Amino acid sequence: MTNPISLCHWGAFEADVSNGRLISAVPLQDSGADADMIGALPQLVYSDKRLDRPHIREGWLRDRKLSKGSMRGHERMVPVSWDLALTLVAEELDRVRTDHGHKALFAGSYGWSSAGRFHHARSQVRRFFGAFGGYTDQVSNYSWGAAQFILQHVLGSSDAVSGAATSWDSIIGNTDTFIAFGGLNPKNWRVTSGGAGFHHMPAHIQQASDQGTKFIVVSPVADDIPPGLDAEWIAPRPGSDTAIMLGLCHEMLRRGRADHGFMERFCVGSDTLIAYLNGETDQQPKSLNWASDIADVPLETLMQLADTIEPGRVMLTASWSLQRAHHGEQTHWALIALAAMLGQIGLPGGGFTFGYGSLNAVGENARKGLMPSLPTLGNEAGMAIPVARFVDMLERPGTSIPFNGQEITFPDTKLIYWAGGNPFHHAQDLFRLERLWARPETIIVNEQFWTATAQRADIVLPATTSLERSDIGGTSRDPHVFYMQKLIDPVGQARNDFDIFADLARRLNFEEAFTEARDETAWLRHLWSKSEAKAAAQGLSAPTFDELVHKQVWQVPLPDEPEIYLSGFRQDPIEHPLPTDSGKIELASARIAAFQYEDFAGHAAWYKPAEWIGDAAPDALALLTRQPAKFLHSQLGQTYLAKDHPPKVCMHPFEADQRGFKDKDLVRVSSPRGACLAQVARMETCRRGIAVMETGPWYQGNEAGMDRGGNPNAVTLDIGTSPLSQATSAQTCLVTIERYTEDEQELVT
Ligand SMILES: Nc1nc2c(c(=O)[nH]1)N[C@H]1C(S)=C(S)[C@@H](COP(=O)(O)OP(=O)(O)OC[C@H]3O[C@@H](n4cnc5c(=O)[nH]c(N)nc54)[C@H](O)[C@@H]3O)O[C@H]1N2
Ligand SMILES: Nc1nc2c(c(=O)[nH]1)N[C@H]1C(S)=C(S)[C@@H](COP(=O)(O)OP(=O)(O)OC[C@H]3O[C@@H](n4cnc5c(=O)[nH]c(N)nc54)[C@H](O)[C@@H]3O)O[C@H]1N2
Ligand SMILES: [Mo]
Repeated sequence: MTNPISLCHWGAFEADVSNGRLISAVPLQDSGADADMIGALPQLVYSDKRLDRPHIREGWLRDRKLSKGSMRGHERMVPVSWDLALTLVAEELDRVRTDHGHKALFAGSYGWSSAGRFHHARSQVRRFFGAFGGYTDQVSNYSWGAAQFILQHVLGSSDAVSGAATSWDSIIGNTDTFIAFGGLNPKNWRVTSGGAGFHHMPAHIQQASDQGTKFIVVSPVADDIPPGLDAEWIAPRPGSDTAIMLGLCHEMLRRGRADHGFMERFCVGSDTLIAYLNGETDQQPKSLNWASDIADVPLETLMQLADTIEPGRVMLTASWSLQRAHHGEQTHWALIALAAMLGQIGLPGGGFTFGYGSLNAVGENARKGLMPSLPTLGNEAGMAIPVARFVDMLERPGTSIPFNGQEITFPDTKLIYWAGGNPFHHAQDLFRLERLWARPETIIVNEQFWTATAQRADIVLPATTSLERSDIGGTSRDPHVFYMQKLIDPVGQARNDFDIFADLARRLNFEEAFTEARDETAWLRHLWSKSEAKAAAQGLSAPTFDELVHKQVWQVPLPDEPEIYLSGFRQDPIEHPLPTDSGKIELASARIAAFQYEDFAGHAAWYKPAEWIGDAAPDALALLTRQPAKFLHSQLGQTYLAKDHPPKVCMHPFEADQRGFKDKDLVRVSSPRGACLAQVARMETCRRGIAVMETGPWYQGNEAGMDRGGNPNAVTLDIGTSPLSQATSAQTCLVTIERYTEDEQELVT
């Protein structure tokens, strides 16, 4: 008998299950999934950090809403029965909604949850609160929150960052020069939201290179070049990419290379942008010389870059990391402006696409829209805040912030419910979060593990992992749909999020609205029937649910043609206009200009970020906090893959020598927000003036403001990118790094 197949965000796998226990897992043959990450699954599932039963914080159990929120994380968690835990949760939800209204229930619950579309925890919790009558939700995401809003104004939708991409089979053989701002770091291709059957990005890139595409990687760190790829490396200061892009625009104009015909036909606002580029508005031409100063890259290097893009077919891409910074919107607007100047948008292998370097399967040829998803039930409370501003919400209830041309007034949060996310991983400035986390009366968390968030809850409910339930999984970027059969029984007393919420809904008298009288199997059949209908509309014959269960994987037939982003618009902009105000690409946006935001003109521009290495104290370093190579965020941090403790902080040997650091020296990475423990890794591939850490280590902040877990979000800055998107500015962060002394060790143990 063959082994069962299943799926996680880090790939498809074959499982060896014996006597009801997961023994091992290996990547699905030829899928290219990472064997270490897949191999860690048994350790993950049976981790000693696994939550085995419901727990309630001692003080909350005694004093309920009067208990001291500041004791979260400091008090004993008392194991209780499911019945008691759910009775108390139901009573508490009812009390808060009666006393304070639905907006006082914060259940946006941002987070990746697990693969599998029905049991997706964040969808379950939001559906539950939709059925309950409303809650405060979160909009957008940490991944590309700034891009989402700027692209809606410039291109009319956020498709360019959320799914649409010129596919690799259009690049291969067509693209002469591929410029990757933020690089093409292969670590990021280990992961896709929802999980994928292929990890073919390294092969695509190699094929493009073999067929003559020249790759140029613009990144402060050279390991953003895939190993073995013959690419050129340009190493700017973090936060300076917009200046380089605008400098190149200026240079294309100066050389008479700018495609005015394209801009005339397909764009509005080029005159406004050009006036800015020429310095007519601020007496500063945005020349390559100007860009060279900001980016700290020799003028000659930038001139050569301009020489390279002047002729031939050019594909421009920016990783999502670029816009996870103060004024992050500008990076994506400026890239579009440069692509418009080159005039190749909508042509094979030309124009721009965001995120080839950010996630597996960006640019994979696949049919979209077939994956099922759990329908949410709206939100009668009509309240949603920008995802990354939730700590501001806790800090300043009743005050307003500008957001994409509107004002959002923060509600007064009395209860937080989180399922499928780890705010003590994903938020910036974790010590601030910890202070404000004390404010709500009650915090409930469904989790699989004793994460930093679960440790700081009042009520923790143990959830199953995707191996302990059946589901349908996949991602629209990849041509596979998986039936994820239940492989093992729930560990400990864990229950499915769906069953937890169904039980709560029953206690609160709205079970029918939440479950629609379906159990797991009935839901899977129901959701799949919708996918079958969508497939039929595309002329495809999808397997029936029973066939899918039997086959385990459906390989969806590929589209006939490669995807070329905006090709329809290019062929006929009247017949296929963009959904912008003008129907064209908005190189200047009258709508944005009318918002009159400070440091946000109606066209792409470079602004100095709130913390800027260009004028920082000599001992400061710009901290980049990247996606972890072998974790998914904080997930897998409880396995052998978290072998470096404390986690590494990488820097150029020059910076290490300046501070007298050898490899593995224990250091304290500090900012005005706090500090975290790390060990030095000298890395030739870093440019000078930066430090690089991975996100993902489990936060263990103490009262001295030191995180012994080494989570870099202990030091990052928690401000919005701009009033437009209010997204995370995680990459805008200056730190100092000093040796960690024995005395301090005393202080923190
Ligand atoms: N400094 C800095 N910070 C960052 C970033 C950065 O670049 N720099 N990146 C940001 C980005 S892009 C993202 S997407 C976020 C990621 O932030 P998150 O998505 O919050 O991170 P995860 O660790 O994936 O958290 C998912 C949690 O859900 C739990 N979980 C998984 N499956 C289930 C389930 O079925 N049921 C329940 N109840 N729980 C489940 C997991 O155990 C885990 O604790 O981090 C952001 N934070
Ligand atoms: N293995 C693994 N893969 C992942 C994830 C994971 O947790 N683990 N998370 C997934 C998620 S949720 C997301 S949103 C994506 C995120 O995808 P990205 O945002 O693209 O990923 P990062 O690793 O944060 O950044 C990519 C590279 O950008 C470079 N960089 C950082 N700042 C700058 C800058 O200012 N300028 C330039 N030119 N380069 C810069 C860094 O060197 C970094 O290696 O990754 C996904 N892929
Ligand atoms: Mo993300």
